[in-house]
Amino acid sequence: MSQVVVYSSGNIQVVIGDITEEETDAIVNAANSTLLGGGGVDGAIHRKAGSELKEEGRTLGGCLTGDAKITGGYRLKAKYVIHTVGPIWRGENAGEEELLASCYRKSLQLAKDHGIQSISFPAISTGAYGFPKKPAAEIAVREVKMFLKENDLQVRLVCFDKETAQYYLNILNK
Ligand code: AR6
Repeated sequence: MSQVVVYSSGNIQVVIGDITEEETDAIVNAANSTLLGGGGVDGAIHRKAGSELKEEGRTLGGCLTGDAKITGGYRLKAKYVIHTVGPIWRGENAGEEELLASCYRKSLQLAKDHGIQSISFPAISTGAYGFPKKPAAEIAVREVKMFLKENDLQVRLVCFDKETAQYYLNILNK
């Protein structure tokens, strides 16, 4: 699967493709709190990175929802993987929006702390964790734009499906 750029303006790009093919300095993993792998994007990243990623994951002591931790990228093209644990959607007003925003903020801050110049995000929490795609896209764009006001970083929002890409496009083209 090749990466198709469907939006590019300033430091933000929207891409349809497989995040494990990204050549940015870091890719973000929509992980679970064990940091030992799982399904979805997490499974794909672990498969492509190789077993060393799980080995490093074991040393990290897990990760809380809304937080992020960094590892090497091993056999991936990306040098780093930033693992963040999105909230499981339970319904509105259960605090998931703030936790999802925190995933983006913490991941971007970790990237900054490590001198990373380009980063690719999947649509965190919108698969197995069931966060509705439209509000998730709004939170992602809001947090990325806020961060880019004060920081210079190339951010790619990588979508596995066209529906997610369309939400990003609607928001970014407003
Ligand atoms: N590249 C880009 N995006 C992808 C890829 C890929 N290779 N594969 C899936 N997506 P999910 P979550 C999209 O379920 O909702 C795991 O088991 C997918 O279409 O990967 O945060 C973890 O271990 C969706 O839009 O992550 C956790 O237990 C988005 O990535 C749990 O799932 C996120 O879907 C985390 O659930």
